[in-house]
Order: sequence, then C-alpha cells, then structure tokens
Amino acid sequence: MLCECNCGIVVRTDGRRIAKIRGDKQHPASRGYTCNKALRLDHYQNDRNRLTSPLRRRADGGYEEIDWDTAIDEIAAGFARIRDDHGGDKVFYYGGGGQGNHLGGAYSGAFLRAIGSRYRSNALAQEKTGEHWVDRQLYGGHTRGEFEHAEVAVFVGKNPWMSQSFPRARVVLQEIAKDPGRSMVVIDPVVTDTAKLADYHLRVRPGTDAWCLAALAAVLVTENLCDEAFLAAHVTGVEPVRAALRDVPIAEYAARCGVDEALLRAAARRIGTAASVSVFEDLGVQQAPNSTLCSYLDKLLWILTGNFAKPGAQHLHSSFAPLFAASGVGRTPVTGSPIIAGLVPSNVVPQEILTDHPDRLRGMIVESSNPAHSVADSAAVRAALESLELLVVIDVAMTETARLAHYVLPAASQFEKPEATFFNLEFPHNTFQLRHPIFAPLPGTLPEPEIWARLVRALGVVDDDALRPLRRAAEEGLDAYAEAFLAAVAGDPALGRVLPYVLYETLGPTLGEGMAGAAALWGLAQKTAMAYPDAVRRAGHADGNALFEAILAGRSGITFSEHDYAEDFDLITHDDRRIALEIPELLTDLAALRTAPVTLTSAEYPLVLSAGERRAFTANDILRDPSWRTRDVDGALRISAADAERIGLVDGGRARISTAAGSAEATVEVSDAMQPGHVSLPNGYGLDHLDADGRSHTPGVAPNALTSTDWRDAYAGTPWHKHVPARVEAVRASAQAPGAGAGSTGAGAAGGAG
Ligand SMILES: Nc1nc2c(c(=O)[nH]1)N[C@H]1C(S)=C(S)[C@@H](COP(=O)(O)OP(=O)(O)OC[C@H]3O[C@@H](n4cnc5c(=O)[nH]c(N)nc54)[C@H](O)[C@@H]3O)O[C@H]1N2
Ligand SMILES: Nc1nc2c(c(=O)[nH]1)N[C@H]1C(S)=C(S)[C@@H](COP(=O)(O)OP(=O)(O)OC[C@H]3O[C@@H](n4cnc5c(=O)[nH]c(N)nc54)[C@H](O)[C@@H]3O)O[C@H]1N2
Ligand SMILES: [Mo]
Repeated sequence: MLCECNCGIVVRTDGRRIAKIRGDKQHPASRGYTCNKALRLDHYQNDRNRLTSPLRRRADGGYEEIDWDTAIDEIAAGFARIRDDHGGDKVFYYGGGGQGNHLGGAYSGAFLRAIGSRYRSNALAQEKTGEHWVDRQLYGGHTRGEFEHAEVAVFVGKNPWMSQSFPRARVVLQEIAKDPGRSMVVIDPVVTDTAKLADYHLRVRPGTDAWCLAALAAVLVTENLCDEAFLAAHVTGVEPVRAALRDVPIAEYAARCGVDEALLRAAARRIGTAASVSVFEDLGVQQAPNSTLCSYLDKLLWILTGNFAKPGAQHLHSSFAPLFAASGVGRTPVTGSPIIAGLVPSNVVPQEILTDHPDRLRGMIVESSNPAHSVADSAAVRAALESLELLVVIDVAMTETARLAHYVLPAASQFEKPEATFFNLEFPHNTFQLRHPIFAPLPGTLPEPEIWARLVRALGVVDDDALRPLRRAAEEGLDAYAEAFLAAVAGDPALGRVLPYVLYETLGPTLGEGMAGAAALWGLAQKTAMAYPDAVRRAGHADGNALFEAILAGRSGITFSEHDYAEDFDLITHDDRRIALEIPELLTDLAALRTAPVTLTSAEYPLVLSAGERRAFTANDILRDPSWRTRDVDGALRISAADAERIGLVDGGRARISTAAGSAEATVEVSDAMQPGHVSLPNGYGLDHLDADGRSHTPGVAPNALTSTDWRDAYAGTPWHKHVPARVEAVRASAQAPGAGAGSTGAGAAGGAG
C-alpha cells in the first residue's frame, strides 16, 4: 500500500508485529515481486505515534481524549448544523484513501449524500486530472501500457525504477534493457536509474517537454511513420492534427528542449517502426508547465503509430471501482475553477475556504490524506483549514492536517481491517485483491466503514425497519440477497442514496469476523459483472455474486476481467468507437509553443526546483517514522557539480532553498544525475514524529513549504511542483547545528511542519 501497485505480500507475525515480509508468488499481478519499501511495513503498523482515541480540540488548542459515542454525536450534529445554516454543499470531503486503502472511502458517500455534500477532492486532482481531461475527449477512459510485452517502452517524466507504478517494474525494466530487440525511451532532465537503462535518453531541459514531444510527433508525421491503416479505420480528426504537426520546426524545437536533433529523430523512428509501443507519463510532465498539452502530445505518439488494441501496446482497461466521477466539467463555488472528474483542483482548496464569499466551504472531512503537507503552499492550506467551522480528520496518525482539526478520529490500520486498492489498471488481465485483516483493530480505533456507519446512524436518516428484509435475505445467501436488494432499493429511493451503508448494515454481518467492511464490494462486483460481462466470465466468474465470492475466497487476489485485444475498441466511449484525435484548444496551444517562453526562472530565482521527487526511501506521507529509512535520512537537495561549485556548496554540507512561497534548509548531495540549473528535493519528508522520549523530529524538507497555489495548469489546475523557480545559497558552517547532515534530526526542520 505504499504505491499504486499494492504488491501481494506474505507476512509472518509475532504478536502484533510484522516480523517477516516477502512477496506473494500467488498474487496474480505482482507474482512474488516487491520493492525495498514493502519490507519496512512494520514501521507503519507499529508506529509509536498511532492514534488510539478520538480527540477533541480544547479551547486552549490542545486535545482531549473523548469516547466514540461523544465524538460521533458531536461531529454528526456539527455537520448537520452547517447543512441547516448554510446548505450541505458547504461540507467538503478530501481524500478517501492513499495508495492502498480505498475501501473506507467507498463508505463515505452514504454520509456525504445524506448531509447534502457536493464538493470533493483528493490527490488525483494534483496530478491526473489534466490527463483525464485529454483522455475523456480522445476515447473516454484511462489507458495503460502493457510494458511487460512492449517492444518499445516510453517513459515521459516517469521514473519507474524508483516509483514503480506498474507490476514488477524493475524486472520488466531489466528485461527490456537486456533484450537487444526491445528499446526504452526516457524523457527526463535527470539521469535517473530508469534513464540509465534507456536506449534513448532525451535529457530535456526541465519544463520543455512540450517542445520535445511536439518534435517527436512531428517526426512521425513528416517521415511517414504513422500507421495509416489504423488511423483510417479507428481514428477521427486526424487531418487537423497532422497539419499542426507539419508546421512544427523540428530542429528549432529540439534546440529549445536541449535534445540533440539526431537523437530525437532516432527515438521517433524507433517508436514509429516498432511492433508495439507503450507510453507512461507521470509527474515529471503532469506537475510541470504545459502539463495538459504534454498529456495530449505523448498520447499522439502511440495513437499516430497505431499502438492500441494489440499486445504490448496501450490499452483502455476495465475498472473494478471508478476512481473518477463520470460527471462532466463543473465549476467550484468560489473561484469558478474547473471540476474535472468530480474533483476540485487541490490548488484552489485554500481559496474556496478562506474568503467571505457566501458560497465558501465551511466544513471539511479529511480521510486518509494529509493536505496540510501534500497540497501546494502549506501555509495557505493551514490558514484555510484553521478558519473552518468544523474540520474532522480520519487517520491512523496525528498528521500535520489532524493538528488543525476540531476532531480527530483514529482509524484501524490497513492490516487491521479488510482493505483493497482500486488502482486496478491492467489489460488484458485485470486483477483485484481483498486483503484480509491480520490483526484485530488497535484498541481505541475503528475501521472506516464502521465510523461512516455510525455517522449515518447519528443523522437518523435511515429507518432501521427498512433494512430488516435485507438482513433476513443476507442470511439466506447471495441470490436471495440480490433479489431483496433490488426490491428494497426500487421501493425506497432513500435507501439508494446511502447504498454503502445499507450493504454494510445488512450484508456485512454475514461476512465473518472482522470482514463486514468488505460488503461494499458486493455492489461493485455486480456493477463490474454488468459492465464487462464477457471479460468477467472469461476470467471465470459467472456473474456478480460469483465474482464477489471469488474475491472473498481469493486471499492472494484474483483476475476479475480477461479481455480480448479487439475489445479495446468497445471500451472507447464515443458512439463510433473511434478515437477522436482533434482537441482544438490544445492544437492552439501547440501552435503557441513557437513563441512561448522555455524558461520561467528569474534573476531572483534562477534555478528550477523539482519539489517532491520519488526516491528509494520515500512513500508519500504513509510511513511517518523516519527510522524506516536506512539511507538519505535527511532527504538531500540534489544539485549538479557546476551549480554547487558556483554557489559554494559541498557534498554533505547545508544549503538554504528559497522560493516565492518560502524557504528551507537541506543537506546537499552533489550529483552527476542533475543538470546545471536544476535541483531536486524528495517527497514525503518534513513529517513530524515523536520518538520514544517524546522528542519531536522533522527530518528533511516539507516540499510544499516551497510551492505556490497559483503555479498551476490552466486546464486542470494541477500544480507545477516539478518546476518551482528557486534560489539556493550556502549555509555558513558557523550557522549549522552540530551534527547537521546525515542522521540529523531537528536541525533539518523546514517551515512546513508548523
Ligand atoms: N518510492 C516511491 N514510489 C512511489 C511514491 C513514493 O512516494 N515513493 N509515490 C507514488 C505516487 S503517489 C506517484 S503519483 C508516483 C509518481 O511517480 P513518478 O512520476 O515517477 O515520480 P517523480 O519522481 O515525482 O517524478 C518523475 C520524474 O520526473 C522528472 N522530472 C522533473 N522535472 C521534469 C521535467 O520538466 N520533464 C520531465 N520529462 N521530467 C521531469 C524527475 O526527474 C523524475 O525522475 O510514484 C508512486 N510511487
Ligand atoms: N510538492 C509536492 N507535493 C506533492 C507531490 C509532489 O511530488 N510534490 N505529490 C503529490 C501526489 S502525486 C500525491 S499522490 C499526494 C499524496 O498526498 P496525500 O493525499 O496527502 O496522501 P498520502 O501522503 O498518501 O497520505 C496518506 C495518509 O493516510 C494515512 N493513512 C494510512 N493508512 C490509513 C488508514 O488505514 N486509514 C486512514 N484513515 N488513514 C490512513 C496516513 O497516515 C497519511 O496521513 O501528494 C502530492 N503532493
Ligand atoms: Mo500520486
């Protein structure tokens, strides 16, 4: 549960400790693979800072422990008051799961609908909404590359050696690197461990991907490397795109992005002549200038070359639970920002709260997310969250966000309840794993499904008599339950609004000790079986009930859909089942690249800071105990030798990094991987942690002490975290705390942790 892969693991427990961990060979996706991070999970499970009681903020700002009944009653009453005074749509929901815990969020909908809440967001709104906006127009769904079988793998601002994100990433990368018949193209300003394996490393200047990608696509068009048969049969709107790409001055754009033209052309030819190509774009472009345009351009690479619906290529895929709302684009109440995929851009959250606008958000529930640390401009987020009438945080730990809350509710850990990830993104075989609890909940904590059920009960919106027939049917078995469920929902629309609650209350008790939280999967299994009947049957599940039973029984995970390659076309949502290639706004932006600036730095902030790089010892904000790290304990600032020398920095010394938003101090790592003008800091650092003696440690820099909310994409509002103009200065030795550097604790504290 440390990245979206959620590799299957087998653990040996020793009391409440996870004593030994290995990859689970029976897991259908990870097949025994795990990265280094998974072996450190006991630092999550047995973090000494875990919460064990509901907390209520006192007038003096401290917290007092209260019992669950009091907490639930007061929280439900508090949100009901906001609903009555200002409307339920003023209650905002942020989060719903990290990388591996999406079951809790599945239950939140019942309470939120019951209270009338409308606006929600989570971390996807600071990375994937621009890509989603492009995807919707092109073909209507999310695509994923089949890297395991791709002849050519293309990584655009993506470092899977460190960040994984697709099954068995390092094994697959090594296989590609070793095979002379296969190639890897990496577009990244940094010589990452992935780039080291690449056949074509297009080492762009930071933030210039749009020029690089435009030139690559232009080579495909001008050197006749497009798949004409595919385009004629399966794509509409090709001509305007081709015309726009013919106008791209390839040599000039290669120069602008800093890539040798011959290398760029060679990479395009490799893509254009391969039997199969898969492309992965990630934060290096999604959190950088021109991000939505880049999402469009990198998809042109595989669409123009017909790399869809065949082995090793790009695919639409089934989904067990939709990560994105299907609703169209709306607007946020205060700033009028676009709501893509149902998500308020993370970057505008402070402005939607901290204002006297009558429609401002007044109450907020944060579940399994730490926006005071993970969203741009932590100071602005803190000020906004502090101004709320009611903030409730559901987490396992006292996070930076929890410390701003009126109430903090302690969740059972992901090993103390049924859990699952909804990042099920593979094709042709897509997998799902329901993980069973391996420990009872830590005393004082509750699993989220129970928390949400208690909140719904406290609102008094469901008549318990209406649930009785369902409870009886559930005792009889799933077929009887399905029948009773359809009848109950048809007869009582109020039940339809709180479905997860209904499932939890009626089916949940029949699922066995500690397993009630799996009940929502019954509804999702029915939907999945209806959405992809053939693919679910091919995977061996006759119907929704059979799929649900297989999920309950398959401890190591199951394959829930098995598609034929040609069915990719059926997954296109346009009526003609063709890819619609023309996106006029983005073609206008493509043309505008001719005069657009390639650098956004200034004399005051002359360097580009990538704030939040994935490294061997980063795992978002999930592992808070710094002792999980055996290296890079401070989260070093990486900088080129040339810049270090000019600034007067030495390896292991200290530097001050300043941006428009703030300033922080870090340990320096002089690195060949960085190009001059570019520095990087890791994500997931600057988290506050109390050690056994009650001393606070905050190793490394909280990256969002240095980022700004207005530094974001025009379409999706996604932040440009990878491209923050910055200044770096040496910290004089006399100003250093003794022992600063590797292993230091308090000395590295950044402004972000408050
Ligand atoms: N170890 C580890 N793995 C993780 C996570 C973690 O915290 N730790 N988090 C998970 C999550 S939530 C996510 S979203 C993924 C993210 O996975 P990635 O997107 O792979 O992670 P990053 O390292 O943030 O960024 C990727 C690359 O972008 C490059 N980059 C910076 N600026 C530019 C630019 O201007 N252009 C280009 N082309 N590249 C640029 C960086 O050098 C870096 O190599 O990782 C997941 N996996
Ligand atoms: N500057 C900068 N900022 C970034 C990024 C960057 O690269 N640079 N990356 C962005 C990206 S891609 C992402 S995905 C976000 C991630 O940022 P967030 O959305 O804040 O998510 P996580 O860091 O995964 O935090 C997960 C939270 O869930 C809690 N938790 C763990 N298990 C449970 C559980 O069982 N129940 C409950 N209720 N809580 C639990 C953890 O304690 C933690 O507080 O950060 C984003 N922020
Ligand atoms: Mo992410």
